[in-house]
Amino acid sequence: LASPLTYAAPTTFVHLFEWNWQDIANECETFLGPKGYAAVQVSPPNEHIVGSQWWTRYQPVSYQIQSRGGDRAAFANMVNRCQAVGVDIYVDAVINHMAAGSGVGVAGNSFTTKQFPIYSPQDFHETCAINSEDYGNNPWRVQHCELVGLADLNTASNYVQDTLARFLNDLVSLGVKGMRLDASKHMPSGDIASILAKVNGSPLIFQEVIDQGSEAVSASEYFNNGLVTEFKYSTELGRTFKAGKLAWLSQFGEAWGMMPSYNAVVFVDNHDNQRGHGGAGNVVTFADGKLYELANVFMLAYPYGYPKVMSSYNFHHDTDAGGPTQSVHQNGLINCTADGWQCEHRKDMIAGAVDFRNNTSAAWQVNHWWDNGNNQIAFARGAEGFVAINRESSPMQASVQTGLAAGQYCDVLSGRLSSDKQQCSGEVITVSNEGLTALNVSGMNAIAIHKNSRL
Ligand code: LAG
Ligand code: CA
Repeated sequence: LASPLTYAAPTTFVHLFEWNWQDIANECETFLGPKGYAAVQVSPPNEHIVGSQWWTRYQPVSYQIQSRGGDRAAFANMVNRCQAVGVDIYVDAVINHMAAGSGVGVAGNSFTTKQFPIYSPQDFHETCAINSEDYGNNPWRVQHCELVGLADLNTASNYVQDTLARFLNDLVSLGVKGMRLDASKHMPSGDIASILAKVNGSPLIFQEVIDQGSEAVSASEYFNNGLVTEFKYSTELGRTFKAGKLAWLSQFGEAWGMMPSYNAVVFVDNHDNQRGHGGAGNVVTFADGKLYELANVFMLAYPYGYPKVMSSYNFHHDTDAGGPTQSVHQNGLINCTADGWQCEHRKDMIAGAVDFRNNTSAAWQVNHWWDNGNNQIAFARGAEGFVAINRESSPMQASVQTGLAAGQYCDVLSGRLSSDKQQCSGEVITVSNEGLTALNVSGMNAIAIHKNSRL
């Protein structure tokens, strides 16, 4: 098995959905850098239509770096400050389409149907709608017609490719290290390849392709351009955590019909499926409380794909009406409870599980799988780490093999080891000379220990 990333650590990125550039810079310095997050996926940074809804960001008006997130100077400042603490910035690049209808953008540019400062009608495909049945049987319409009425760019044209490459190169020149290519399924893979051939450097590319297994356009068509989102991971994990048995998960990944691990970007939920958009499915979200934390612990402990932690904004109880009105960081304090911000990435269990993944990435394998046939599971990552997850209300009590050397270990999900390795602010787990531990994990809880959390 190969990891999707060629470097060992860090191993996880976070989507700070709708966070503004100043908040993200603050978050890199105060939390993400110190906790070992690799990168942040930011909301689209270029000019979008005016409006308060979150989804206005997915209707581009121009490629000026000016958005609800902030202006160009604030964006550049964020990239530099995050880079200084070891955190990369990945941009959500909306390149399949432009805004629908007519209106005005947040940088003041006006547009009418298929007529923008940088594009005219000849740069777009002919108008036709993508119908729901097209997803199953008509790849041409999926890629050449309009996604929810958005003006569909002719990504085969040289002018469009050059214009898009100029936008992406501008981002690269500002220090951006990766890109999520929005709506990739709606662009022929070859068009994306032609655009990327004009992009400088080698930014990490991940393509958003929703493929639940029965689509006319399949995720595998995009492997040669970079990583691809594995939406089956999200829906299957949701199904299992909500209504199945964790014992099923011992072979989670390729054996479940998913793409090879090294091609995949995975997530418990994303900004679309958590609110019933974009493929949806019965996914686990912040609204599920502890269950959500446990699902993230599994994703982060289990060696499959490049994981993305979701950090959400509850837009007025999941309707599409709202948008953010307040900064997350205010007067030196973080406000993760007001105005809809959720900050899942700051939960002890989730941030602790990132630490676990970072410290076990050398052993890209599962060993000593244990389950009770139901909803209690445990496994080791070579001799690097060990995790136990209890999705039952009763305690998990068993003597199991950890694969670790004998000693006392600090559970990184409930606390942390002091820098002199003398103290653990969380639970201490004992491993015997035989590598065994006597588990006693309370209901709806988990523990994780690794070679570098030994007292
Ligand atoms: C994506 N990936 O392929 C984004 O992850 C997803 O969030 C985007 O849809 C979509 N593709 C286009 O980039 C979002 C909302 C849509 C919204 C769209 C454009 O989920 O609901 O559509 O952004 O703003 C909205 C209205 C539609 C309307 C459309 C055009 O909701 O009713 O037809 O705008 O005016
Ligand atoms: Ca298209």
